[in-house]
Amino acid sequence: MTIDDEHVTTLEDLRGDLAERYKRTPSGGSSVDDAVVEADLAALDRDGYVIWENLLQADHCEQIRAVVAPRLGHTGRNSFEGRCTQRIYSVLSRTRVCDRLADHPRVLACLDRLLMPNYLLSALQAINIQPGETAQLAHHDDGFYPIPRPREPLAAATIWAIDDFTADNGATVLYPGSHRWGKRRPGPDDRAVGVQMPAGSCVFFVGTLWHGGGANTTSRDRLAVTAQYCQPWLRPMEAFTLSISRDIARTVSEDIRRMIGYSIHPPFVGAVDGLHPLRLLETGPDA
Ligand SMILES: O=C(O)CCC(=O)C(=O)O
Repeated sequence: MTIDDEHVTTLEDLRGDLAERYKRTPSGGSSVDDAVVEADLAALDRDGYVIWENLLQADHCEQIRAVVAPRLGHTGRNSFEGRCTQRIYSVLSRTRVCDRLADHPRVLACLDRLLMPNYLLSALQAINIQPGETAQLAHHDDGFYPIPRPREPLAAATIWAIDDFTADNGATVLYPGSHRWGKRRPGPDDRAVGVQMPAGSCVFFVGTLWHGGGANTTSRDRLAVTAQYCQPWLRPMEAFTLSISRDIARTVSEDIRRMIGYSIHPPFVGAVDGLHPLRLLETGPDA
């Protein structure tokens, strides 16, 4: 990435979009009505989460189930992954069926306002909580970055219900308002809410909100897809630039391409050999 001296005379200039060939473009979130996004942001500010019911059609959930179910294999390697929970990591490298969840305009509209431009996809997983699973250890997703609280979120997450989320089948448990807590952790007296929502719905929450997978005391599985996002200057949980081939990177939407690392946090974070990473997709052998 070359920088034209005449346009860079202050440190502030270095924070701008310095790319010449690949200028920043608006996300699909720009199609969402401002009043709708403002209401979502107000809920996020107050509670730390917002639930959107029935964003996906039933046949899309059915397609996701059909593609994901045969790929579900072993259960978790520890109680945090869940001894009775199956996970599929790097979903983008396996199927296109979850792409419209990862780049859903309603999600991007919130991210556009919560995080810095060129925020990244941090994880895209299918999570199938089986009967007998116990409640997951409560945590907050950006707690994996060792930066003390209270603070603004460094990340945000969605959990999409592919099966109905009910009171007893492993629905995600949230601690409303806990995004504002300082050092303290959830205790037995804190109000916890199980996110009951029909299949096709999505809960969006900020990375500072305490939560965990619920216990599944039913005889049925609970399938979800989670997409997580982080600031463009953080290391994402899943190394998508390593797990996703350039062929797939060319195939996905512009928003997903940007979020899997084909973007720059100015002036240089994310550059490849001094150039904008999108240049890798112009020519050259596939990874
Ligand atoms: O599956 C869920 O409901 C939540 C899972 C979760 O928070 C996690 O694995 O980090």
